Amino acid sequence: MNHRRPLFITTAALIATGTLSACGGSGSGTTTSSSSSSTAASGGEQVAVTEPWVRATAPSATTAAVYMMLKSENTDALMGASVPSTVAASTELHETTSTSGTSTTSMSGGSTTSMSHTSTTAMLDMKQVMSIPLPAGRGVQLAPGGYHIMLMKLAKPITSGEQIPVTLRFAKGKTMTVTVVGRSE
Ligand SMILES: [Cu+2]
Repeated sequence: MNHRRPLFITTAALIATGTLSACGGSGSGTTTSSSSSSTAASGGEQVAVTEPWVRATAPSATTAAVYMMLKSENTDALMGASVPSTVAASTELHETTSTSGTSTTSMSGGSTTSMSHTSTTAMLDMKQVMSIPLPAGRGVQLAPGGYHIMLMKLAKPITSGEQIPVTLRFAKGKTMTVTVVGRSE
């Protein structure tokens, strides 16, 4: 005898995405496990590049930031990049660091007037880095607020949808060229 009754299954498979915080590592990249949609390097290289893009720029801009996800099978490092001179004169590897500091400016006038102005601002500082380390098997994100490739002295503004060949140079001497797409966001 079979009693057929509807069976309700409540699927509560909520995947809690934990944030791995790498303590003590200054400027370590965000780890993302995403192995799909990668651009394989030519010549059997072992660095995967995912979703390379460059921020579209205002007409007056002289620099532009290039972002992507890099994942190397072996320990490696991004040492530099280059673009055609019709795009930009040079490139630099940059890291954006935010220092949220409180700055207090006190002004004491000659008389009895005294003014104090306190402002809390998240200050974004970009500094040039000589290389971006790529730990074996770990994705390193070049993203807003972190590492990026800075195009210096733009020959012309970067437009949305524009495609730019960017040649990446790695520590072990290999190079690979990826197509970076302009995005306005
Ligand atoms: Cu920069």
